[in-house]
Amino acid sequence: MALTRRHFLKTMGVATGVGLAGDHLFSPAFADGKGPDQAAMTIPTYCEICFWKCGAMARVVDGHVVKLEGNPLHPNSRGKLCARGNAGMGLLYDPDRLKSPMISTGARGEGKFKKASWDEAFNYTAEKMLKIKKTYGPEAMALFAHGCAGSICQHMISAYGSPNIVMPSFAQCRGPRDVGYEVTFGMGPSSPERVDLVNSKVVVLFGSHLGENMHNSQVQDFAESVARGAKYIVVDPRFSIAAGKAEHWLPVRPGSDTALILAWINLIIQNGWHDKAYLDRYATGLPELTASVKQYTPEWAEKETDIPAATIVETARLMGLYKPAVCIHPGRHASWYGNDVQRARAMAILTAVLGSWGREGGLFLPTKASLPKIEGKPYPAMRDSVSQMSKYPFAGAEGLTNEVRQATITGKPYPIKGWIVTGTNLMKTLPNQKETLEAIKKLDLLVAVDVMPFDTVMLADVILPECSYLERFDDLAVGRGRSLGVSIRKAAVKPLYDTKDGYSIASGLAQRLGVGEYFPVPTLEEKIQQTCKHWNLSYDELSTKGFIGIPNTASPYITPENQPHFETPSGKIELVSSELKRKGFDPVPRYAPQPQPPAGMFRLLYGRSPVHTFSRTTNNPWLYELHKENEVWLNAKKAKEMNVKHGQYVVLVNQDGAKSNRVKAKVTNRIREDAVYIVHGFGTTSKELHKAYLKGADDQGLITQYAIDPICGSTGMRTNFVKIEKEA
Ligand SMILES: Nc1nc2c(c(=O)[nH]1)N[C@H]1C(S)=C(S)[C@@H](COP(=O)(O)OP(=O)(O)OC[C@H]3O[C@@H](n4cnc5c(=O)[nH]c(N)nc54)[C@H](O)[C@@H]3O)O[C@H]1N2
Ligand SMILES: Nc1nc2c(c(=O)[nH]1)N[C@H]1C(S)=C(S)[C@@H](COP(=O)(O)OP(=O)(O)OC[C@H]3O[C@@H](n4cnc5c(=O)[nH]c(N)nc54)[C@H](O)[C@@H]3O)O[C@H]1N2
Ligand code: SF4
Ligand SMILES: [Mo]
Repeated sequence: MALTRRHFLKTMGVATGVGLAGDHLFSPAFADGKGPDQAAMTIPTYCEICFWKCGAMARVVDGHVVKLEGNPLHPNSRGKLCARGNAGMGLLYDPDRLKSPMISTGARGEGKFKKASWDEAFNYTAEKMLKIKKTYGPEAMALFAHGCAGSICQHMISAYGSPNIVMPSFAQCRGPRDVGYEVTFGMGPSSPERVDLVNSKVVVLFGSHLGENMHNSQVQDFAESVARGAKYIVVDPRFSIAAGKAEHWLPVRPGSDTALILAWINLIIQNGWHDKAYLDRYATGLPELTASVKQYTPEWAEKETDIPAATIVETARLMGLYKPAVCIHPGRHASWYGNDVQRARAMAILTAVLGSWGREGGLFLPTKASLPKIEGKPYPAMRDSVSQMSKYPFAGAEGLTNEVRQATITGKPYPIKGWIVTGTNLMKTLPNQKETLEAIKKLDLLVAVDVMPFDTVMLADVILPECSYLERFDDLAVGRGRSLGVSIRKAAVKPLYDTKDGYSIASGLAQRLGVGEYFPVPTLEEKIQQTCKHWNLSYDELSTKGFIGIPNTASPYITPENQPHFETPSGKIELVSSELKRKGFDPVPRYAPQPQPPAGMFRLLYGRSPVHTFSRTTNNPWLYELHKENEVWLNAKKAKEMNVKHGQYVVLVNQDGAKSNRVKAKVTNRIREDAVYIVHGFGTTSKELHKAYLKGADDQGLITQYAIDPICGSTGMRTNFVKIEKEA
């Protein structure tokens, strides 16, 4: 039997996490000659290095976190953490962390700050916020948030009276996907996505570079499904890790996925490979769909996608053969080209015609269990948000970051004068950095709540340093996978510096804004205890186990007793969307080709490193060791023509003259000739980040053009072309 890492560790007697040699480095206790088990504790948390919220256990010795392990009870980690989760202590002990509140002493962005007390920083912030409220109304303050801390800040800003809460997780991420699925099935595919990979016979990935996109349990499922023999069809201009496990790699022309999907739908219907009984029972619009996709033949699609017609037919047949155990992965980062809702719609329709929604091996149904609601003091009446007033009828509850940025620049539909930015690095996250800077220039107040001095933090007027997730409590995390579950995050250690948890920051501001009554409970720990009571959960049990699951009483699949519920206007799966039609959009997706790169230029594509999360981990001492800078993937034939050698530093220059940092060329056959690829998040311009500063190229700096989806307002960001220049 092959020796797995787990078996290997077990054999070495270290699988329980006690006394791993490398951990000594992090615990002065060992230097004092104390044994590893002295004052040792295990504290439950959930990881905050990305948003998968894996349950974890922090092993603490004499006040030092020496090891993080996956919580075996937790469905998102199942006893394992990914490399990033393992490196959580790298964030805790990063010497470059924000260590105390700071107030800017120079011009905005000059990088001059003085240390301040919390009282000073809170008073400074509250005074300016009250002035903005008085002059322009509370809606002139906007909150940009991502992650846990954001949710507590949301409560504070709502109490203050502003509706303008926005997150990049909508317009720069999965917004178009969610909208495409919602208008089809009446609900989105959720996070974690309800993909039944372990039972799939065929899995289709559009982008979705699983294995590089390292969402823990999903990647575990991916590995298991590959081991079980699932056939993967990977549609990606780049030979991704997932493509390496696939039966079919379809190196699609970037931006042409919808052509391929429509041709597949056409073939499946024309050949009777669809699930007729399922569609008869649950769907509307098959005749109209059939008629409108008829034009999309495999020969036509070959011309658009560069995928041979025969391959299109063969892969369609494969899906038809194994339906409904076919998982069309809905994807996650979906803001690609600005016509992304319609691509997601096409994926949803393909799922429907194969009968895979609610079926084993497809997408499983949501859990029916729920927790009692918690009623709080109602928020004051508010104006409509900038996102609601935008011209995009399907902007979601997470709002449109880009529309708030635009409103800040133009003052329309009303002025935005203050931003609180927490858990998001807008300079790296939003396309067109010039616009972000222009908006920031117009503000009366920019507050950063963060753990590290990243790019956007360095532009702030006041910095409110949050303690890292290992030093704080956070709200209970409620997760929905196959069943409902509640996770707790307790502070593993006391804050190392003069930092506060998100709850204390939000409540400290709320007191000074005159809305302190919205934070009636003094600490988050007490609030969590109250919530546990309300939900009839034992706080002590949660504190020991870290996670309590609430089993789903209904089947994850459609059965005679467990019928699906579609919250669309017709109550059915809408192959032809009545909502899109009513709002003036194509009710069945139509294909429109993307502009192609001019001669001598390549389309700029981007994605994930398995050992980093966007920009936020680039300075993490452990992860930095694993991946210090990104590389630009360049097709070997093109590299030869340009005489660019593997490993040589080059510079990327886009169609508008924007230039990247120097970046190493990765010369490879694993990418099409018309595109280059870099990992997102590198190339920080913050000098306070002593490891990551100017390491690698910043994709966002090259994304000066973006295409807004007319349906939901998300920003397609794969719309830029670059040329490769040799270093001067
Ligand atoms: N390690 C790690 N994992 C993460 C994250 C992280 O930061 N680090 N972030 C998480 C988050 S929030 C998200 S949203 C997800 C994002 O991860 P995904 O949802 O997987 O992102 P995609 O954009 O679908 O995938 C990127 C892939 O799309 C390919 N691609 C580029 N253009 C096209 C095209 O036109 N058509 C097709 N078919 N493919 C194309 C690229 O070559 C690349 O392989 O990752 C999550 N997982
Ligand atoms: N060009 C390009 N743009 C993209 C993407 C891309 O692939 N390419 N991906 C898009 C996607 S899918 C997403 S989801 C977004 C992600 O966008 P962001 O979430 O903005 O990503 P990060 O760059 O990691 O910025 C995170 C910020 O949060 C801070 N932070 C980390 N932990 C904490 C904490 O505990 N508390 C507080 N208060 N702050 C903390 C970090 O220090 C950092 O400043 O970006 C989107 N934008
Ligand atoms: S997938 Fe990795 S980084 Fe994300 S929450 Fe889980 S362990 Fe943490
Ligand atoms: Mo995302």
